[in-house]
Amino acid sequence: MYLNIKPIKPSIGAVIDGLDLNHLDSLQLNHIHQALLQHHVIFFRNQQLSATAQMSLAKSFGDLHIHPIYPSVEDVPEIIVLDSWKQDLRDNELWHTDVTFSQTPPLGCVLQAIKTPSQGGDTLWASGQAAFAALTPDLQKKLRGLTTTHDIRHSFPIERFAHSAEEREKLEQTFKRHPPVVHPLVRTHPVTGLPTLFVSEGFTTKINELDAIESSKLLAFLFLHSTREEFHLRWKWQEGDVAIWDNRCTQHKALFDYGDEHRIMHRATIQGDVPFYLTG
Ligand SMILES: O=C(O)CCC(=O)C(=O)O
Ligand SMILES: [Fe+2]
Repeated sequence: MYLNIKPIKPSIGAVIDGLDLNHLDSLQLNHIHQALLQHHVIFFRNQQLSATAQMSLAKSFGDLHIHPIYPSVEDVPEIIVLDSWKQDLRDNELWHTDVTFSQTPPLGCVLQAIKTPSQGGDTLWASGQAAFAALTPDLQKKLRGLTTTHDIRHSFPIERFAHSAEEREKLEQTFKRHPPVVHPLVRTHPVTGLPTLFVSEGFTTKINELDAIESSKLLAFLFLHSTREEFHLRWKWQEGDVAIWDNRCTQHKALFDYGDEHRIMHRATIQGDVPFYLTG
């Protein structure tokens, strides 16, 4: 056994002990990649990763993505800073899968807790795979082959994210570069081949093949179902914790329940590919 892996729930999550993420050999990295496929989100305690070290860990999974809206660490555009004293972070409070407003949503992310509040500020992750597997075969059949629309405006409303004419213009330009995109409602994981529910409240606005009422009712059900307690875990952060998640088969939300206390997270985002659904 190369890694000390402690699963959190059968459906999602594991803690990996005894590693310094600054010094990994290729075998350990390989096992981390495998653990991510199996557990969807993995956690490491007591890490101290510089922005560059966090970036190189993330790069072991693929090229990195630069977010169109969030600010980053100075001189390291690949590391996003989420700072509760500087930004409106309410978009992260909705269950969401990162950047699904893009044609090629990220493969995954590496998130590090830099500053944690004295209470609260937990993050929840849910498994779309477990959620899909728990549906009745009839509903699974109905959902396979449907498509959805994902829209950046849904999570970044202009009135909250633009406070001046200049910011408004910038955000309008970002929206123009990111028109709504279509994704399969059930996604085949490109590595494991397993089907996953690929909807989230943050960005999914409609099911394209249904009329408006049917679409909003079914989406409301799927949002509720996919985030049920059995399919999600809740992580209580300590400074120096690192989480890596597979963004192709999970969604997450960050609780904003710590008043005006200070919370800072650093995130590296790994580029992904075009979601697809394989029948059969
Ligand atoms: O702040 C957090 O815990 C997570 C925020 C989030 O949604 C993200 O980093 O993708
Ligand atoms: Fe997120």
